[in-house]
Amino acid sequence: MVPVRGYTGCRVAVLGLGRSGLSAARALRAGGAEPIVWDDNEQSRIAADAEDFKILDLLKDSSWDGIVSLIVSPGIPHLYPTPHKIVSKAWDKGVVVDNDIGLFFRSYATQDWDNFEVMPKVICITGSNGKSTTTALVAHILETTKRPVVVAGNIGRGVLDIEPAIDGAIVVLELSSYQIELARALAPDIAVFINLSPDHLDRHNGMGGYFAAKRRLFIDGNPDRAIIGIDEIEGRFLANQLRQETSSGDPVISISKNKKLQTDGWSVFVRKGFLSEWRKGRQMTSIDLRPILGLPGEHNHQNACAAYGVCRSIGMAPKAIEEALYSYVGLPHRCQILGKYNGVTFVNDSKATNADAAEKALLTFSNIRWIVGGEAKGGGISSLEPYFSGVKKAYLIGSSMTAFAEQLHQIDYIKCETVSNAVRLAIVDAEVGDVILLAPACASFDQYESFEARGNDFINIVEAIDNENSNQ
Ligand code: UMA
Ligand code: ADP
Repeated sequence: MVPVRGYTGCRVAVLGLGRSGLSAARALRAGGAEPIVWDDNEQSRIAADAEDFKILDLLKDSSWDGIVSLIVSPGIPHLYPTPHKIVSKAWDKGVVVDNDIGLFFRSYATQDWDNFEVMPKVICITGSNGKSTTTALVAHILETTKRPVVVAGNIGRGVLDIEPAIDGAIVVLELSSYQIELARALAPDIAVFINLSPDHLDRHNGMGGYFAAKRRLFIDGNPDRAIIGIDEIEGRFLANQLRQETSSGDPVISISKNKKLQTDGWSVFVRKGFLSEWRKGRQMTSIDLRPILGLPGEHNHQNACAAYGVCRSIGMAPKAIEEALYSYVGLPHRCQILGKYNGVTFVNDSKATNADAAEKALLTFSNIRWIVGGEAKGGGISSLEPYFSGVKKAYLIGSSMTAFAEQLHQIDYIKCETVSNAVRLAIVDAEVGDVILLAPACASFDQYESFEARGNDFINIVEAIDNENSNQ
């Protein structure tokens, strides 16, 4: 763990005792602070009590004696749609509000670094979609350099849970808009903005607030190198804001999944499946991404550009990056090809929790039998209409069934309620060459604990049916 610096002997309140909250409480204690913890859920308080943390109801004024800071978990609203009452209480009391990311950046670098031969580096990756894939891909490529690589953040591991830096360490952090918005300290060496599309709009009061949250990583974080996806206007705006007047001092690598970027600066883009790097008006490299099974589709080519840009910024040679790209196998639940049974391909894209991610799956495959639905996000699936031509039939699941049926217009559909019914009905309908695709365009919480649980359910159902068939 990374002990939190700067709070020795101080009381620090921690709100939310999930992965980030508990790790923050432990790291605060390890750094000599006295954490005062609270969670609205009793089970979480019981778990914290088992670790001997002092639990106080922070809604009571008497609990705030001597507290200098409030550390808030990312899933707890700190501004919109309405701030959690305890956050509002901290404002009233003049107590600063921060999060585990802020604590990490004030604590990670220590005087021990003076003795290192190679300075540790922190790489931060954000964007609406592709964060986990890009984070895992960067780590996969950098591991081939033999430098110690560690991954944390929104990908599932609290940032303060990692070990203190060793000589040459590289930390790859996936950061969400919630995490960036609240952090009091941000100091990435390299930062990536993959893309932007509507998500979490309730928490940011719309697109402007959502972009402003992500933009902090670059404007306040001031990285030495920024890798910016410029396929949307927000990325173009940001890249321009970070740009210097001379290309020699330019800290930006622009990336695009489908546009030629042959500028005087530094760019990485994909055209017709080939990744190109251009620097100062000259092409440096060209890599054929099409055979890489772990990176199907244009969206994954965008992730490959981002990861390539990061690894070039670290000083890796193009050839070494190319070799590592070829051995990447992909993360589960992201356009994960499970296999072909009786000529029908099954794809698990349970992580497609918004329309933009589902759009990418619809673009990547054809002859699709589309399992879609769940807890709908604003806008539903109406924006996906231009991509319906590849869909043979929709199999509707979850609480969005009725609403989505109305948004499908000309597409044939059937209401299935559950993933299990949907898979079975899709198999009955399927012909050789079809793809049965779970890409819900929705959160999973109406029927599952998480997108992982939904994806695992899909995998288990497909495997069970395959076993039934092979035993017949
Ligand atoms: N809680 C309260 N009061 C509330 C709401 C929640 O006390 O009003 C408590 C809950 O009872 C629970 C705790 O807060 O005990 C949960 O906090 P949390 O939701 O912030 O979850 P953590 O377990 O701390 O996980 C968080 C990230 N979760 C969210 O941002 C929602 C994890 O990202 C991240 O991996 C982890 O920190 C470590 O950094 C997950 C996620 O869903 C994967 N992220 C969103 C996404 O990717 O779309 C942003
Ligand atoms: P995140 O961590 O940002 O949610 P993931 O890599 O976990 O991103 O992928 C989430 C979903 O988005 C999956 O359905 C995946 O297929 C899709 N996806 C991955 N990369 C991109 C991208 N660059 N643009 C759009 N969708 C993407």
